[in-house]
Amino acid sequence: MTCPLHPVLAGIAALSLAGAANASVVTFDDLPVSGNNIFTFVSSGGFDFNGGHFHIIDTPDSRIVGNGTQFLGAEAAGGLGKAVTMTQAGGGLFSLDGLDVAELWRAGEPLNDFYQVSLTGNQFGGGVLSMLIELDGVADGPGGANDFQTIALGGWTNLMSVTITGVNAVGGFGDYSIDNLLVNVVPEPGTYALMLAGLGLVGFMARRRIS
Ligand SMILES: [Ca+2]
Ligand SMILES: [Ca+2]
Ligand SMILES: [Ca+2]
Repeated sequence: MTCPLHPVLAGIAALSLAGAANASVVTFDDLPVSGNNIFTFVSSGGFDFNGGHFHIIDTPDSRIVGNGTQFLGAEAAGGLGKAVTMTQAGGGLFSLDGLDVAELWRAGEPLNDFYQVSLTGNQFGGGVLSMLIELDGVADGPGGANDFQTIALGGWTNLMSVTITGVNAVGGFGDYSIDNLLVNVVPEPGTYALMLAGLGLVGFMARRRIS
C-alpha cells in the first residue's frame, strides 16, 4: 500500500527543492584586467580563491594556453606554485558540478611542467572527496584545438571548500589552468532550519487530520 504525500507537504517539498540550489558559473571574466598579475586572493562569481601564487590570465601571451576569456593559471616554475582553495564568499555550502581544466604553457614551451590536476573537496560533516584529472597535452593557445578539457563531477555536494593542485610527472607541483566552475549554492543553515520547521508543522497537521 502506498502512502500519497499530503498535497500541502508535496507543495512545500517542491518549493524547497526549487529553492534548494542556485546554479551559476565562475568564469573569472568579472575580474578587472591586471596584465596577468600575480595573486594570492581573488573573488569571482561569489566565490573566493586563496593560494600562495597564481595568475588571472587576462592578456594574450604567446606562450600560454587560452580559451578567449580570463582564467586562473598556476605555475610551478621556480617553486612558485601553490594549491588554490575555493570557498563561497561569506561562507556557506556549495556543490561543484564540473569545471574546465588545462595546462598553463603551450605545447613545446620549455617551462612546461604538467601532468594532472588534483581536486580535493571538504564536505560539511567531515567527508573528503578527491579526483585526479589527467591533462591531455592539447595546448595550442587561443583558437585551434580546445586547450581546456571539460570535466563533469557527480556527488560533489555539501562542500565547505575545494582545493585545486597541479601535479607534475614526478609528483611535485605542476602547472595548470582552470575556468568555468559550475557551482550550486546551498541556502544557509538558518534557511534549512526554517524549511525543516515548516515541513514538521505541516507533517504534524497532516497526522492530526488522519487521526
Ligand atoms: Ca573565463
Ligand atoms: Ca589541454
Ligand atoms: Ca587552443
